[in-house]
Formats: sequence, structure tokens, C-alpha cells
Amino acid sequence: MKANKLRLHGVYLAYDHGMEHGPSDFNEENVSPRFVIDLARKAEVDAIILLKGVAKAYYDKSVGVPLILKLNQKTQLFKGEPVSLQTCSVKEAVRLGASAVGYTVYAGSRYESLMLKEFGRIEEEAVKYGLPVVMWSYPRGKEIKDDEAPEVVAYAARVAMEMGADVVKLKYPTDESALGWVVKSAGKTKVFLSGGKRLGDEGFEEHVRKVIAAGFSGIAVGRNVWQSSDPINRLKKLKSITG
Ligand code: FBP
Repeated sequence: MKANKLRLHGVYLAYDHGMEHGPSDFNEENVSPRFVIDLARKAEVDAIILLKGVAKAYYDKSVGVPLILKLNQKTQLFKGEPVSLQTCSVKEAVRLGASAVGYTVYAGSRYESLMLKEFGRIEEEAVKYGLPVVMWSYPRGKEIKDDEAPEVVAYAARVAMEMGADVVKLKYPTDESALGWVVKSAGKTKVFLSGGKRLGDEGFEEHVRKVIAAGFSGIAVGRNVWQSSDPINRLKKLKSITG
């Protein structure tokens, strides 16, 4: 399957929550991967983010939206130090039509070295296939007291840059004046905002305006879109802000 090229800018729609959080994030409509993939198609988002099971069963190139296939995953059922290891190869991602691969690194966890090692290998393999690599850079673990502290978010940006990620997905820092420093810390790595729990529509749009003004390239959002009562118009509005 020949993949569509990923634009390193704009709005990516995340839908890996069934595994990461469990189906409690969903309602009768958005529990269906078909419903969310259809949203992505109708709103012409810049990418959809899936894990391999949903991609295998529901995605093909007729969707017309580039796929970012996330290669590692974990559940919330395990309560130990955060660790998420690879469950899908780059080769399989290519076979499933991916335009890019993604991977979450929990820097600060006692298992960070395992994730950094896997990310390093994946990045080298992705380069061979000509695929961009997206890092979910989420410092976490018992040593991380506040994962949204500005210095922690900036460190997360730097980790992605030092590891060769093309795009990094970050939490919104608690001090907005740090947004510019976060972007600088990422160097040439494009910075995307991670959506988080559902805020009011206006509250979330305000965050998106601020990060774009600070030099972020886009957003990778899930719940703030598909948990809304009008997800297509939400996406269109967010796209008009990111450009
Ligand atoms: P949301 O916009 O819904 O927060 O999705 C972004 C995302 O990074 C998902 O890709 C991932 O499943 C989830 O957030 C991880 O959330 P958590 O911070 O709870 O690990």
C-alpha cells in the first residue's frame, strides 16, 4: 500500500485510547473506529494516529488521511513504574500503510533506558523506509513530581530532539511563558501539543492559539475532539487555528 506523505504541521487526530485508557473514554458512537476514522476523513485532518489492531481492521489508503502508527502501547491496568514497549515493527507499519511511526518515551521512569534503546532502533529503521518518527515525550514515574512543570516539558522536547525525532508531542506546561523556550529546546524537531482531558471548547482553543503563537507546529488531539458533541466542526475550527 503506497502511503500518503505526512505533513509535519496541522492537526493529527489521536485514537489509541482504547488501549491506553480503556473503553471508558468512549461513548456509543466513538467506541467505533469506523466513526472516528470517518471524522478524520470528513474533516481532512493531517493524520490519524492508530495502533496496529485498529489499523489492520479499519484502515486502508481509501481513507485518504495519512496514518501514524504507534509502535508501542500499554494499558492502565498495570500500576507500576511506567513502561511501554514495542508491539509492532516498522515493517508491519509500512505494510499497514503508515506514513509515519510513533512511540511513547516515559523519560524519568526507571525503565527509560529500555524505551530510549527501542526508540533509537526504530528511528534508524524508519529512516531507511523514509518515514518520519513522532515521539510522545511524556516524562513520568515516581521521580517526576510534576510532568507539566515548564522545565520538565522543555526537557521532554530536548529528549525528542537528541533522539532524532521529527515530531514531538508534548503536554501543555503549567507556565505559559515557557512555551517559546520549549520550542527552542526542540531545535529542528517539530513540536505538537498533546490534547489531554476534555477542556471546554473555548479553553482548549485558547491553548491551541497560544502554542501556535509560540511556534508549535500543530496539535495531536483525541478526547477534546471526539468527546465533543460536534466533532467535525471542532476539527475544522482547530484546523483554522493551526493553519
Ligand atoms: P488526548 O488528546 O485525548 O489527550 O490524546 C493524546 C494522547 O497522547 C493519546 O495519544 C494517548 O492515548 C493519550 O493522550 C495518553 O494519555 P495519558 O496522558 O493519560 O497517558
